Amino acid sequence: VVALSVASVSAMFLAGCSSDSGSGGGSNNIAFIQGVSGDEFYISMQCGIEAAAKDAGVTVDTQGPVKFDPTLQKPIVDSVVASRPSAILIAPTDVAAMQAPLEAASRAGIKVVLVDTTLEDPSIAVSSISSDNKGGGAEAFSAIEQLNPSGGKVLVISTDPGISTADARVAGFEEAVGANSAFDYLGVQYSHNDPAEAARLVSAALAKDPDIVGIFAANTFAAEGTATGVRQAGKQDQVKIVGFDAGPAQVKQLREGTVQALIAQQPDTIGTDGVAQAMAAINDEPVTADISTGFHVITAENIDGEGAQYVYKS
Ligand code: T6T
Repeated sequence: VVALSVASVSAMFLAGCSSDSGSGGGSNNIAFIQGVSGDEFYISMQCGIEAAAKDAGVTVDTQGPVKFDPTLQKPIVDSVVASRPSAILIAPTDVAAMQAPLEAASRAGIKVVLVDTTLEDPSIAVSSISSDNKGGGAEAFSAIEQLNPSGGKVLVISTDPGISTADARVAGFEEAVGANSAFDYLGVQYSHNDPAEAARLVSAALAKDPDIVGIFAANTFAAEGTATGVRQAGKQDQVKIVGFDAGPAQVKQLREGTVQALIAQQPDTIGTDGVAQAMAAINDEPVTADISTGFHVITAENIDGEGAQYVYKS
């Protein structure tokens, strides 16, 4: 048994990527700093980054904190900045706490590209690439609405406040639910990116409001735990769950019928776009400040068809 005593995990290559993702070997090098290591979303993004970097002839070094936590991500950024890569692709774990460390990177002449999450002031970055998180949150409500045409109580399980993606998903959901008076919005609860905590929150919410009809879970870990909590309460026929992301465990819950829809992102595309923007900046070519990679809805009806391509790698 190996104890995980380090605050970061570095990965040289990934077995789960479909294409050969070996090292590019040129003189430029890119550092990819994940929001958290071991998360299938960032693993899929790493696949896209490594494939694009190989094509561009640059090397990539990937690291991520063991928890989605700025106090663990900041020291990784500081040490990466000290090693002076040509570019950093990063998913900041907090809009405020990661601002100064990334400003320091930019001041050091390193091209910063924000992938997935953003900052309070993203102008320090050459480009910011993310899904349409607000639109995905609104779409999640629309799926719950279709499954419960007569309305009822709905809840949101998110991760932590200050994570730009999850906050935008919640905002999109809240705006949409606010426009339909048949629904009674019970608010958002934060699971700290821990499926066990999400399951506990859902159990407690169902004990307090046994007539909840829908739950939107704002990312992989919130969604996995939400489905566990609903199943443990024996309410899977009553509570419709829509989860953001499309990790393999989430897809299993969709196939089992505990979850009704997944709002899938395209992390590999975020990664390849990120490398393209970094290379443009390194080569003094024009960059695109903001890129949206949209989202796709996966359901039991399309998971074996067009939805299959959006399942994350593990
Ligand atoms: O939902 C993704 C990512 O977009 C978000 O910023 C953090 O959580 C995930 O990585 C899924 O676990």
